[in-house]
Amino acid sequence: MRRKYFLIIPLVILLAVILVLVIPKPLNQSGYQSNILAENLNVPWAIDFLPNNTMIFTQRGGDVSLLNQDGSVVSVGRINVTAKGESGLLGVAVDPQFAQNKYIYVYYTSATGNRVSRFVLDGKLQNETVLLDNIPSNTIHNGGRIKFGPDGMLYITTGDAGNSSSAQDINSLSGKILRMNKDGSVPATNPFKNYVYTYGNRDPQGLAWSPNGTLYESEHGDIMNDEINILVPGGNYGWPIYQGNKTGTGFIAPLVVYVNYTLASSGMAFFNNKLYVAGLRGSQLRQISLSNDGMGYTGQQALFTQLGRIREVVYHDGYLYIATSNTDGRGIPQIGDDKIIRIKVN
Ligand SMILES: [Ca+2]
Repeated sequence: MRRKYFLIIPLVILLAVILVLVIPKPLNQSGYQSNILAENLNVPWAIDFLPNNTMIFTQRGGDVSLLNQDGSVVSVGRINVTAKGESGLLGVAVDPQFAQNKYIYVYYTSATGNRVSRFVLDGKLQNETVLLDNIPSNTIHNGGRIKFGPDGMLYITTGDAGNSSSAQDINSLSGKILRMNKDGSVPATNPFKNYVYTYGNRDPQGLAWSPNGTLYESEHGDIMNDEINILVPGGNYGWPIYQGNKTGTGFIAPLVVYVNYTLASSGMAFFNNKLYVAGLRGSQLRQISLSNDGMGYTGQQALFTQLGRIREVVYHDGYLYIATSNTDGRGIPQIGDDKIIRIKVN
């Protein structure tokens, strides 16, 4: 008898360990119902949705995939990217008229620079059209978020690519928020008659609009000083002359700045008068409660602090969707990393 127990007890322990490892754990954040939608991804970077509510997302090594509603992940294309350090396949945006034209837009690093391209998604991604090329690239500070604004134009965040002074040059594409017509041309209403919408942005990676059209942006500061800004056309956001709390005449100061720790703010979403900001080094989903007019904030808190690095957050149809980034070379991968997680919000 005793011998049997010696065998059974280790088996039970082994079984328990296997169950703990295999069964997705409920995510410990009181007040929020959440579940893991996809696991074992490799640096998921950006998320958007097709009109039929199917998720499309990028992974930095070059894969564009769909997450079907049955939970399966299906690659629809592998883009030939240069993925070194922070570069690679970054942003993705679905055309507002996708149902008619099947257009998907991506931002990625080629051998010669960062690029915005349009593809037709017809089963697979095909028929690439390069819309904007030779955005300065580097192993750091590539920006990379692309999103359609309420005006139907494509907004593009670009980093300074390690050349900080270029952010102040309105004839350079780096360290900027760019705005383009979706055919790749320059909108007639742009402030400098080129692609530049705002400048003095160090490494912006988040964009979100409120329902009244206010555009919020997040960017990585230099040694802390991560910023949340309200963008206005032609605005100078300071880098590298000013950053964080420091500002001067002709420069726009941030709405929120983190001077005591590094949030490393990336993707951003707006819902119910709150901003949700993905924090990489800060390992959290930052929730910022805005004032009624959206021009100030009344409080903030750290949510989902057990997941490690968080790269992306989008709001869609009653839920926030977040992507972890623990496989990007700067994190400690947890079991099943990287993940895409859905969070119920109200
Ligand atoms: Ca700034």
